[in-house]
Amino acid sequence: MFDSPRITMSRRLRNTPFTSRVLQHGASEFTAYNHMLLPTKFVSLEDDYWHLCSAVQVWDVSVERQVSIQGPDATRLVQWMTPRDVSSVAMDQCVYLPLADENGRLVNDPVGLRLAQDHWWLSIADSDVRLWAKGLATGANMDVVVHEPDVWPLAVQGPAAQTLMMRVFGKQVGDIRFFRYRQLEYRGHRFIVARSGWSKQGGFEIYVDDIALGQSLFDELFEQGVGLDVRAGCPNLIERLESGLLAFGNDMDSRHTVLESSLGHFINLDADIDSLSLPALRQERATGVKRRLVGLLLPAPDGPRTIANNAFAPAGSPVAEVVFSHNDHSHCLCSQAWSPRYRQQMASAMLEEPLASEQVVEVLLADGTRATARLCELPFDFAKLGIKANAQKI
Ligand code: THG
Repeated sequence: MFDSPRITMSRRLRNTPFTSRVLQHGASEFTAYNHMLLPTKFVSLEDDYWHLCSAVQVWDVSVERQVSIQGPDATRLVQWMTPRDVSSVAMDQCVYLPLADENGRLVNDPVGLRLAQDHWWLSIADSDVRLWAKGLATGANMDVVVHEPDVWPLAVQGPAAQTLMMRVFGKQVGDIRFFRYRQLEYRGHRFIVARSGWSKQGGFEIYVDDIALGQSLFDELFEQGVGLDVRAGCPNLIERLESGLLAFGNDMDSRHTVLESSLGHFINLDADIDSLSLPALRQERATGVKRRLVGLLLPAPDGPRTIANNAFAPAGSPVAEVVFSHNDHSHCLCSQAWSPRYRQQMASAMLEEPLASEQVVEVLLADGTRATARLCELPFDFAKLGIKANAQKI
């Protein structure tokens, strides 16, 4: 084993208003995301997982940077960037927006917030959407201002999220529907609060736009959380894979089209909209999707059975040779984690057809042995696959 690299801070890798607080609360690992720090671990992946599924966590997701697009051409530009029809998105609505280029390949997959008729925020995953949006706007002579505002989202996630949020923001929190937002007052300041977040345990995202108030809000969430076992936390790999939430850059990236990334169900290819990627995506539908992001499951009752990945195999390792039985480097293993609830090794993989449509595939494990894994559509439907859950931490 080798140590993980230690990360050097600089002005290129930004702190957030909450970094010192999450460190005090026990953040033990971070990653870089949108040139900013994102906690990835507190106690352990599994301990963090069980806690997220049973209590409530406060997440510093400042890395969900906002790309503000404002002006007479704002909606035109947003529509140009995404193949999803945005014409009927309401003024209090959030919407998941795959962004794609002229080849139908993904640029990012933000949550869009429509703040006004002519004002959008794209709450982005890890890629430089601001530059792409500015380039498109400049090239097409659009009347918009594109910038990254000073906004640092906090997420409150878990089954007790609503109880905690009501204690801090009042009863109106309960009226917010899924993927809708309201402006709620905290110490005289109105924050945008949405029912959203990168887990399926229920929860909210607060778009903090005032550092001092945001920091007191962070502290207050813990003060008001007495009896709720509130902890600081972060997006959890196990939970998000079980829930089928995709991570741009991990499960799919700018090499993959919207259809290859299994995001086709979010868009209507026949919509009468002006969108950069639609012609290419229609063409791809006509000629057939060549590879697909699918799920992979391996029974693992005794703990993780790590599937070997061919990417960056250590020198001399046999791993580079075979990952999947078809011995084809175009098949790529994307994310994997062990599910303590289902006692399965879960993975996402970008597989070429016809392999992607097979039922089983042979994989090489990190310990050198081979195993047969099931292939399925994402998100995993454990019940349909006949896989029973352990409700309890054991
Ligand atoms: N919230 C906000 N910004 C974000 C994320 C977030 N930016 C980065 C990243 N997450 C963007 N990616 C996603 C991916 C999935 C979802 C949200 C953002 C998501 N998907 C639901 C699903 O797939 O079931 C709901 C989608 C829908 O119904 O439209 O929530 O989490 N602010």
